[in-house]
Amino acid sequence: MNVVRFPQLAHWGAFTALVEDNRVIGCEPFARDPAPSDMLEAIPAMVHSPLRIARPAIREGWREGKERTGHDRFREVSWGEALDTVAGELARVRETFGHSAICGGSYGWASAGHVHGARSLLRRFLFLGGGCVDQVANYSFGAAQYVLPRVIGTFGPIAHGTDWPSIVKHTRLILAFGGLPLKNGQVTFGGGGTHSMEMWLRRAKDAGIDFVSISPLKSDAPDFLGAQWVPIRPNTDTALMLAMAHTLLTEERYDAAFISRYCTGFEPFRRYLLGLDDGVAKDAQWAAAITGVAAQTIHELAHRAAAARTIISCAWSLQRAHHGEQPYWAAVVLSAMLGGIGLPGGGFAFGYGSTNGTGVPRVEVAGPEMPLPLNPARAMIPVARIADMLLNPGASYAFNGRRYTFPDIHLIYWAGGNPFHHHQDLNRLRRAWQKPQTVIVHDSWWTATARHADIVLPATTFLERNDIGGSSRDTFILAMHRAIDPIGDAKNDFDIFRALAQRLGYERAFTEDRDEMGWCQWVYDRVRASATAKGVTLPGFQQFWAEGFVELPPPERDYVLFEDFRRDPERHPLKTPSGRIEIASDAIAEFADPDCPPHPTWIPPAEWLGSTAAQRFPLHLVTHQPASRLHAQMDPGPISRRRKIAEREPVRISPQDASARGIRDGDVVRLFNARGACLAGAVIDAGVMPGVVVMATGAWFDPADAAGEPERHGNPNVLTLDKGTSKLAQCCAAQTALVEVERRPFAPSRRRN
Ligand SMILES: Nc1nc2c(c(=O)[nH]1)N[C@H]1C(S)=C(S)[C@@H](COP(=O)(O)OP(=O)(O)OC[C@H]3O[C@@H](n4cnc5c(=O)[nH]c(N)nc54)[C@H](O)[C@@H]3O)O[C@H]1N2
Ligand SMILES: Nc1nc2c(c(=O)[nH]1)N[C@H]1C(S)=C(S)[C@@H](COP(=O)(O)OP(=O)(O)OC[C@H]3O[C@@H](n4cnc5c(=O)[nH]c(N)nc54)[C@H](O)[C@@H]3O)O[C@H]1N2
Ligand SMILES: [Mo]
Repeated sequence: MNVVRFPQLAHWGAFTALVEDNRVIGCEPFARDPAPSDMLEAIPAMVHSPLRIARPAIREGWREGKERTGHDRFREVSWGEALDTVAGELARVRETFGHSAICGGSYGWASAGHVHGARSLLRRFLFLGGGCVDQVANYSFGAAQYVLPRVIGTFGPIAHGTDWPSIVKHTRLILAFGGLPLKNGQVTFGGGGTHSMEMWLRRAKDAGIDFVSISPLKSDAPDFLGAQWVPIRPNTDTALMLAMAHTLLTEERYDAAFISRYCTGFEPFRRYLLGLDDGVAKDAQWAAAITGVAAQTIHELAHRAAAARTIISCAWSLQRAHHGEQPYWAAVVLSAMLGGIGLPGGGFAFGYGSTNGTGVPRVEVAGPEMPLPLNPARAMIPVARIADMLLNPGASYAFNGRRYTFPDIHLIYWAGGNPFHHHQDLNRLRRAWQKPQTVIVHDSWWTATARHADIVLPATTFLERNDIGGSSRDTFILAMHRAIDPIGDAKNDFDIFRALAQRLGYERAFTEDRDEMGWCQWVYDRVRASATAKGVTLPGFQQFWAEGFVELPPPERDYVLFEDFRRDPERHPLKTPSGRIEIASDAIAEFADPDCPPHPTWIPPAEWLGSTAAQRFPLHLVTHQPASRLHAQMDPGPISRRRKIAEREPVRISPQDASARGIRDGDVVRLFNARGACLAGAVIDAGVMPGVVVMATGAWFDPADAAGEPERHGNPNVLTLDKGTSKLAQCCAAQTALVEVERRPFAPSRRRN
């Protein structure tokens, strides 16, 4: 048999699909990629997995209003019946309850291609049909997205901070809160041609930069960095930063000239640091008791940062916690006191270890994107308030300085996301999920979300269609060639929505008379026009498609965040009310939210190692991103399964905490708190701070049949807290959860997915 080769792309890298007899038999990494992800190996098994949804299916008991258990039986139906049913439900719900009765935010990463971006297509389809309740912001950096604009006028630095070359040349010290874990560098949203996080970190190390990793987990800094590890209690970074600021202030080691020229609001912050109003000085001694970091270490960190060009780097994880706005605000203020903002290799940095591509030099050319019409229903929720919305229709809530009312949802439509992976407190979500009459899901696999739906439509994978991919953080635009025929009766999301729009009378508005290749060309031409405007010539579509990729040339000079502002703050003010960095914010003061005071403040989170709840549940659960998959995608694939222990997700625990509980390496354990329980496989790791347990997200949710029994597979979101970060951002607080762990003498076997 002949092996045929097709250029392809996933969020975890570009590759050539090797195809024999309509089967993907291998994935050869893109030749230009210096560090391909081993996740590529999981693709063939996943594409041809028995877990693929073969045909449209309708849940038994749906019409009768029976509870969604996640274990229900489904009846396969024809595409004609499925599409008629979906179109009928949409029309019925719109007519009876209005557009705001449909929740179509559909948060999730879907696949890398932009033409077939399932979430965008669903929103496009629903918006053109009258609108729906959308979801704004994201689980990734949602708190930052709302606090940073108040402080520095933009959340742009999340995606685009000072370039690595500037850092390599000028920085002397990187204080990395949450570390710089290489595992996260496998992923670029939209897919990239190169994985360069490791290369840049090695260059930084070779240039003599010192690294300090401030994190509960030692492995958050790769060994080659030789980083000093400063273990810190989860969710207490703000206290450490405040104490560093206190040291700088009281020892007069801070850049007073920078503060007076470029910032406002220092005085109330100064009073707070000194404890002039509350009687509590935020000094190193104070922070040591909160963070578990010795006062001496805190002084040293402040001294070292003041003595050399320093970057205060924060992982996105820091703000995925109750009061997650605070560490980011504190990091900006600490950087301001150090005076490095706007200088080459100085200031703050977000997410350099959170995703591949952050800090990669790239010309400012638009990334590939599909157009999204406006949502005529003008209804939305902050993304992570999904269960709150379903449980409290009509209730009022505050968000970003305004009041809103939760809509009354009768239909949920999800494509390209997995809320039974991504949301917190899944037992609560399961209760909330009973609210709508109808749940419609498109996916390629029988995920937990598909199993909790009423109408399930099988979507093709990216290997079964033509597309165009790439990221605004990567220098390649990549062609994705259809490599195999659709598996089973799967259809492209685009074609499903086209068929529905046709039934509902707006097919042309949806397609704009373009087919798949027409849209690929449209998306490419937009990138090309944007490049032309920046003086970069790209080849025409036919040449790009035939060659499989184009590469953007490197930018002429290093990008330094806020360089213009630093040079001339009057001509280049920030987009804040004062035009300066707002150490204190009047706007935030007006919101009068005790969970987000008007300047960076230490506020104990709902659960942490210093709270009374820690007496019952004495371990802080950190649920970070998985090294062996993308979220829940490919969890049943070979790479992810190889890392499981007795088919459960690993939980890492310190030797002290393990021996105190009689837990041995490889034991099946039960993690629990008042919200739920799950099983996991213990890994004893001296690189975990005592008092902390670490579990990756993304094990497929395998709920027990009986109430009170643990989830069987190790999905940590049965334990996490479903609470907004504050009334400002209302974002996800996944990193705020206390648990207890016990040895499980007898563990029920895993259900085969
Ligand atoms: N406890 C805890 N929870 C977390 C986090 C955490 O740190 N801790 N992190 C959060 C973060 S940052 C994120 S971004 C979320 C991620 O949450 P999600 O993005 O929801 O997770 P994925 O598993 O990527 O889900 C994408 C789904 O889309 C499907 N899919 C892929 N391609 C296609 C397609 O072409 N068509 C259709 N119809 N479907 C497709 C996949 O099969 C998969 O089921 O999780 C959040 N949840
Ligand atoms: N391989 C892989 N890479 C990914 C993803 C994936 O699914 N798989 N997902 C991508 C996505 S969607 C996102 S949003 C990014 C997320 O990027 P991040 O949010 O930066 O990633 P995490 O792995 O959740 O967290 C990084 C580290 O922060 C530490 N940490 C957690 N809480 C705290 C705290 O309170 N204080 C301190 N100091 N440290 C803490 C943890 O030890 C953790 O290992 O990752 C992306 N990269
Ligand atoms: Mo994310």
